[in-house]
Amino acid sequence: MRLTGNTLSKVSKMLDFYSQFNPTPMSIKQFIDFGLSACEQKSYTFLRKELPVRLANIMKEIHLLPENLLRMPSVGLVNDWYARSFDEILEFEKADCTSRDLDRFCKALIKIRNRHTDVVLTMAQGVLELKESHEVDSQTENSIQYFLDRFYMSRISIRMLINQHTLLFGGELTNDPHHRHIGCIDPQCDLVGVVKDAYENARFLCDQYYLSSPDLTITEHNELEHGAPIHIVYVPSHLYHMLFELFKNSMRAVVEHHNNNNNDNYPPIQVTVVRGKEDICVKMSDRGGGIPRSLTDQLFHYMYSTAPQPSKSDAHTVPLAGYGYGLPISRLYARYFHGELSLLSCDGYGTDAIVYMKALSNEANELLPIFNKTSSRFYRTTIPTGDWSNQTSCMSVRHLYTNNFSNKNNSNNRNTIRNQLSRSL
Ligand code: P4A
Repeated sequence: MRLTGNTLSKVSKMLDFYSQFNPTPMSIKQFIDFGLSACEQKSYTFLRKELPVRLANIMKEIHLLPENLLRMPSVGLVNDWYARSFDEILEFEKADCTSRDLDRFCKALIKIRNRHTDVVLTMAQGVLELKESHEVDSQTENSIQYFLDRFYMSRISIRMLINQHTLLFGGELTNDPHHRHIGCIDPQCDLVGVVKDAYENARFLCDQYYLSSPDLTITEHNELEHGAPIHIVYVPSHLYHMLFELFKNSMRAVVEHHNNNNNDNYPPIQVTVVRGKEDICVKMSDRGGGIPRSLTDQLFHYMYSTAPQPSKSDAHTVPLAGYGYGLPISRLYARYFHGELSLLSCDGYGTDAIVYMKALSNEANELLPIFNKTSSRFYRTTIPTGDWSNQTSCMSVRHLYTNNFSNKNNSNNRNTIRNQLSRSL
């Protein structure tokens, strides 16, 4: 069902209006404080402006995507979902705040959340459609990488807001009185518990596919209270998502690297969990043979991951394939609350993956994309890449000198060298 022309022109006008505002980042502490005082009217008043602002900021960027990507059917579909959801929230712009309005608002949010369930999949499909129909140059590839990071981050943040509101006020809460969650935040999240959970579920897939799996060892270091278990204030589902992804990668690397030994005696995956003053770290070390540095960055590229694999004949490899957007999106989850996810690999040996999180909930602020001059410029200009030497594009003095060695006193020739030098600098 397409949007009517009337709706589209209204949406377009309101997009201009709401995209002028910057999104308001919330810290985990603010989410908690807000959840504890739990005032539905306040949440409603905040969200009916904040959601359109966040939607408008990212919708403006969708419109700046390379022409040929925008024309892909899947991208058009996603664009329509956003326009529709934006329009549905605007309906509350001037609404009252009666309990009927609050109820309608909750239902609208749930409907929107369901509509957007398959956005990541559909966007990936759009990128595939582009790859199959066009030659994609590196500039387009850069724009897509830049856009998808911002687009998926925006989506994570919008879903966080919707989840908080519907969990707190939509009657989605469990009746368990000991349930300590505040929306989707666990103020006492058991870090090692989530590590074990993610490991067990990844191991299940690994066993199914490879008939064996590496063990896990955990080292815990609580620098603040020595010996005490580490609890963090965090969204357990985000943490689980990252760790599950990393475990799948590590297991696949370990099992495939030690394939020929055939004795199931894999070196264990070692996880170190640390609570420092400023950071919480989860380091996952495997001996899966590692990857060269030239490949590490690529594991975070959407275009690289969007290969038309796993092929149909490889359908049985899907469970632990690790293909798709696992790593780039996991890194977004880490960055969402100002953490980080890094891969450090020793080619020929193994890989360390580190998830960093902010130890203090008031420092764990949402990291949100903002639509402004800087972001829109990105889609139009080429990023300078020619100001560091590299093998293929830079002519070095040594090269020039060798070529002209035999007659270096020829002044004509010296000018040529200077001209070529200034061109290459
Ligand atoms: N060695 N190390 C890793 C991989 C290899 C690795 C690997 C061959 C590459 C791609 C992949 C899964 C694993 C690792 C841990 C990581 C990431 C990569 O977190 O041992 O799927 C795309």
